[in-house]
Amino acid sequence: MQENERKKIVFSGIQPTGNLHLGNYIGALRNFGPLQEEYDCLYSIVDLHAITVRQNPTQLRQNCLKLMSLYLAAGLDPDRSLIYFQSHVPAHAELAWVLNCFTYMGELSRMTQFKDKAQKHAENINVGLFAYPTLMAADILLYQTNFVPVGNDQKQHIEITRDIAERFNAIYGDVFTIPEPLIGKVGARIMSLSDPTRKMSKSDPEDTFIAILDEPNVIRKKVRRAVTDSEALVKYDVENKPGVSNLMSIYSAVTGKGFAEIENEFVGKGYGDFKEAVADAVIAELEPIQARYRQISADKAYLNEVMTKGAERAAKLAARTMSKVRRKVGLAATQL
Ligand code: ATP
Ligand code: LTN
Repeated sequence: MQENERKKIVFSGIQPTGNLHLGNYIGALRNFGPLQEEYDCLYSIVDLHAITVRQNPTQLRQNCLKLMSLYLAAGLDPDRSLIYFQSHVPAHAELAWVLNCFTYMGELSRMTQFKDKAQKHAENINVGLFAYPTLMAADILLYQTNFVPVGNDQKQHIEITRDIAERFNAIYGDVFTIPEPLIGKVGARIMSLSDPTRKMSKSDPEDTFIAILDEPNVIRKKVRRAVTDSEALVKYDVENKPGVSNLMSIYSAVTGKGFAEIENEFVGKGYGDFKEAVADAVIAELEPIQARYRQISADKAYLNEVMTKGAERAAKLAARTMSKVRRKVGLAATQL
């Protein structure tokens, strides 16, 4: 790359909605740090998205700080990446409104995350939940993002972001960069420990997922209890052996071993040995992050500084895109 060539932009966000789990870590968070080497990265704590389902205010505030501490513990460097709360940069909500006017009800009705969440929260199917994808599109498009590292479940949201951006660009010229998803080959969809046909999710009961901050003995207990089958054969076969395949994906993601290598490693051994190895590997992966988390989360002054600086720098970048959007759609400037 030439020295004066601008680095490409990476943007991602995670909702501060509860305990981050191994799926969030393998599918998203652990991929964030390495991208800092090559790209200009923005990593947001998407609190406005979180309130699309009812939150306890005190807990939400705590979860935001917890998530920022986890970002830092997982290796995000505030000198290289912008780490900030979505709600601290009002341009997110502002662009989301404009994009709402370029998005069709039919498109939003087809979003599987909306359908899932509407089912889970039948008493509160609010407009924000429906318009969730246009806010996510605004997050991404505000920064002229090239790449969005996410788990497999977010693919549809990136696709609608591209559609909205292309529609807008077709009318007004090249305003937005068209983003691409970055989805890992292994572990982009970690499944629930108790029902390996469903994705691991933070809104499900505690014993269905491994939280990043679970104590080693809790992790071991949860892995031991994970649903498998009665064949006693470690083999990657998602159709017929979803539980074992899920544990293999986890093991592969944290050790770097391929599926064939893992199958060989456990020839003639039972699930007991296999599960112990999975638990050991997960604990070894998470322990250093947990230790850093304990240190960082206790340092409120540092967290404040990261949060404030991140928001200031993000707001400046966002303002550039926002002023272009205003001009293009015909919103008058404040000075005539
Ligand atoms: P909720 O259950 O509250 O909807 P979630 O567990 O789906 O939450 P999000 O905050 O929506 O978590 O997701 C954060 C990131 O983690 C996203 O990039 C998402 O794609 C990824 N992710 C979520 N669940 C998994 C999973 N089971 N496997 C791999 N990646 C996942
Ligand atoms: N919708 C995502 C969280 C999210 C996001 C984003 C991810 C909000 N805005 C922008 C990547 C880029 C989720 O539910 N996991």
